[in-house]
Amino acid sequence: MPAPHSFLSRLTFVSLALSAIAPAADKLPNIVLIYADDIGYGDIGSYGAKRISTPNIDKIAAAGIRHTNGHSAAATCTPSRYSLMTGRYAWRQQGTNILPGDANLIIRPGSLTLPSLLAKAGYETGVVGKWHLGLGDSKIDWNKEIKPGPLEIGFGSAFIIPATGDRVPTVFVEDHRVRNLDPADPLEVSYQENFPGEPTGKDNPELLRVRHSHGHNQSIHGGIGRIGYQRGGRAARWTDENIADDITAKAVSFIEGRKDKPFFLFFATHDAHVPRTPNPRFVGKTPLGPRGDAIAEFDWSVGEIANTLDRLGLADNTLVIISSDNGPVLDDGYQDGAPEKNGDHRPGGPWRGGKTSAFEAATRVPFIVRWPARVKPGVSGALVSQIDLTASLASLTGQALAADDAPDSFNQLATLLGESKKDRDYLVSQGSAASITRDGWKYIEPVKGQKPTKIAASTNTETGRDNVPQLYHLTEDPGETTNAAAEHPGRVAELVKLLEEVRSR
Ligand code: NG6
Ligand code: CA
Repeated sequence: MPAPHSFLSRLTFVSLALSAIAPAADKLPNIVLIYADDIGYGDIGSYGAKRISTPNIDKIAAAGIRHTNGHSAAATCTPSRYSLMTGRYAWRQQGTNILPGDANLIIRPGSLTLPSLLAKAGYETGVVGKWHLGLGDSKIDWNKEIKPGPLEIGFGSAFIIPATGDRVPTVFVEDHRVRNLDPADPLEVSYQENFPGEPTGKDNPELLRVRHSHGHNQSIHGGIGRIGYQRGGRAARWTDENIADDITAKAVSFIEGRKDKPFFLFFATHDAHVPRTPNPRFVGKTPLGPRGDAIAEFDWSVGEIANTLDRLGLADNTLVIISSDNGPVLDDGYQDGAPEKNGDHRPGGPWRGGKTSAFEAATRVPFIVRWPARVKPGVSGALVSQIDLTASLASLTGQALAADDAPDSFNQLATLLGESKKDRDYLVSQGSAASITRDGWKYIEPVKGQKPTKIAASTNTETGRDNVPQLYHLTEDPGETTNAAAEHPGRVAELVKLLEEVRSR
């Protein structure tokens, strides 16, 4: 097996890149990475959605490469983002599953990350939107400086939702501080117990405007129950309906403020994660209720970014990447009508499963790459993964990676840009069970022990877990309908061995 991660091949490549491929510093493209939350392959018009229209995204897709075999590293947010930022599989590190809102930072300050790499290459870097990678290194005092965080792992500026919209605290953190915090009304957060006298969704359902279906019955903010408890910080709390407006405005002003150097913007939207509270401008834009309307809102955000790049004359030399952290889910804990109004919409497109699953829809997500100055429009079915952005953008910007930097990230630049059809050698995905795909065959590892749950009762998602090995021939059976493990023991053995090899690195 080739070892594209090895130090030697990296050095060779980098020296080549420096002499022949890497553009001169003043020609380096700006990079805007737009990262949606829980938006599935089939939720976007250019990927087949009929009942949601996404004209802004489709326009970018038509002018760039629309990848049809593009993946997040995991089936949920935190591990996908961890891998995106570090080029390292999250399962290599304990404590990288879905984090509570008071978790500490899970990326080591000073380590090589996608933003620190680009900062070294001369980029101005910024993150706007959902973080969910933890903050601080001990119990967080939300009223003081909060660090380490994004600024300590390579971002020059940060305007973030600390965890998720459904987790406390429901405030933005700007650089090291909670935005708009009134010192007279300190913000307190607990994931253990409620603060005396504070209402909860569980005890005060009369205060709710959206009912929970599972979880989400702790502190109430804006008539919506959340995960976790908070008190105070009233002036700092966001308005759910304005989150997309707030973060889009920040993203736009980040771009406007960057004139002299290339910039890297990581714009991580909250749409279409729960609670789905699209601004009234988008309510009713789709027949699918809040979930579809939140995707319409996402498309608007994308359009605002695109218009800004056009207006400033930056579009031609800006690499825009649009993707999502994991596949779709309808009922993720609130009774917002998503399952009832879904009709024949297929949020995962042709793929089986959804968010958290081991089946394909968990990680096969929209993946669009546009860079007018270099990329010729097209559609690519080559296997690509978000985990490869670090090594690929290192190559693009002529940066060397040491052997233990971004160890799982391969340089797939040519494929990402549509200049090659070369698949990633293999793909490891972290869903409700681990899977590995190579040459169109996908192996899902069995879960040991008692009978596995086939459908998650809460979200009604097919988990893809089984206590026997599963093998699917994705090329011939894209819907993962027929377990071919018994027929192809050799293929199973090969993939088991490869998975072991990747794990032991
Ligand atoms: C789950 C939440 C779900 C969502 C998810 C994280 C419950 C019952 N479910 O635990 O609502 O918040 O975590 O989603 O609490 S992610 O996209 O950030 O990974
Ligand atoms: Ca997510």
